[in-house]
Amino acid sequence: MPKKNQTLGEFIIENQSDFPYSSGELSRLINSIRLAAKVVNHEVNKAGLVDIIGAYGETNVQGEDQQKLDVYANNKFIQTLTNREIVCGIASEENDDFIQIEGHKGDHQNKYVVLMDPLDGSSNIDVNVSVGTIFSIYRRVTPMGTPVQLEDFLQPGNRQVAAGYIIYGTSTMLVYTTGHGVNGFTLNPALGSWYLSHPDMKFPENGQIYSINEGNYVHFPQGVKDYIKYCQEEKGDRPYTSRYIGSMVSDIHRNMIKGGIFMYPKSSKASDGKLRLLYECNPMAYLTEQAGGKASDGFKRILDIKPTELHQRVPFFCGSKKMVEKAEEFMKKAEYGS
Ligand code: P6P
Repeated sequence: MPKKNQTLGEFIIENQSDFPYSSGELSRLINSIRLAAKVVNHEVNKAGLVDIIGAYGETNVQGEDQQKLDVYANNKFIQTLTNREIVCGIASEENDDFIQIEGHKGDHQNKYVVLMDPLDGSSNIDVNVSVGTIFSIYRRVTPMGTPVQLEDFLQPGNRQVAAGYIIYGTSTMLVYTTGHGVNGFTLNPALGSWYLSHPDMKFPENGQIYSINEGNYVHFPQGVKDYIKYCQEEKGDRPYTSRYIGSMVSDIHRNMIKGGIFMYPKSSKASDGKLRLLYECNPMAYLTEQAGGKASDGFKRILDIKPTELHQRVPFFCGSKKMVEKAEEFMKKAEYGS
């Protein structure tokens, strides 16, 4: 049983048995992520002080202006994961294609691949709103000792061995799962250590917060419009509260603590929504389910979707189980009439 205020290092050692097929690599992988997170946190926290904010002048594969911190965070995580020689491949929101990591002496004994959004919500950097890193870890499926292939990355989310996020907010937290529940660690920047502040995190089964960009209301499918009206109706425990930060990690983190639903549906402007399946929705869905919540595309479980492209997008409904089920009810009624 996790003990509050345990350090992350102590926690990983005590829970080594959680990784029966790993001779320590997964623990070392989590350790390398926490190291990179500390370095990125240091830069994020002083973003306003040095000439590191503002558009980098390039655009990423999503056609979005790259903030310098995006590039910095991407480089730091890639560098740390590469130097520790634990992974055979990395895919990132900031890179068009996946990165092949050469095993030392070419023996490719590294069995994990990592997919990540190195700095999600980066458009909030200049306005001092919290941002996050999201990561997802799989075992490779192609033979050890050969170069990693695209199929190593295009695995359904139900094959993840670990997933998590770092939230750079009023405090910096690392929240992750290896399939045995969700635990949250808070960084003490003075000591550079992470402490177990949120053991065994659980999504409240119901909630009264809904998170969606209502500015897109006119573009939403009818089922989403009907669910928003349901949230706003004065009846029983409603109207709910609308809370939308515009940084998915922050919105879902708040909802996991207080109860709530986060939605980024498809719309007439974005036929598959905006959020990416592999390194945003799958890891957040895995964490959500491990914490007792639910995550779907409005109709089917996110973790069962078979990916076809590295940067594919998917509509996303994620949070308290009963709220997601109610939203799905409206989606199905509008789509199928029942
Ligand atoms: P919109 C940030 O850019 C992000 O990818 C998510 O973190 C966030 O939930 C969403 O986009 C916000 O998008 O269109 O509402 O500004």
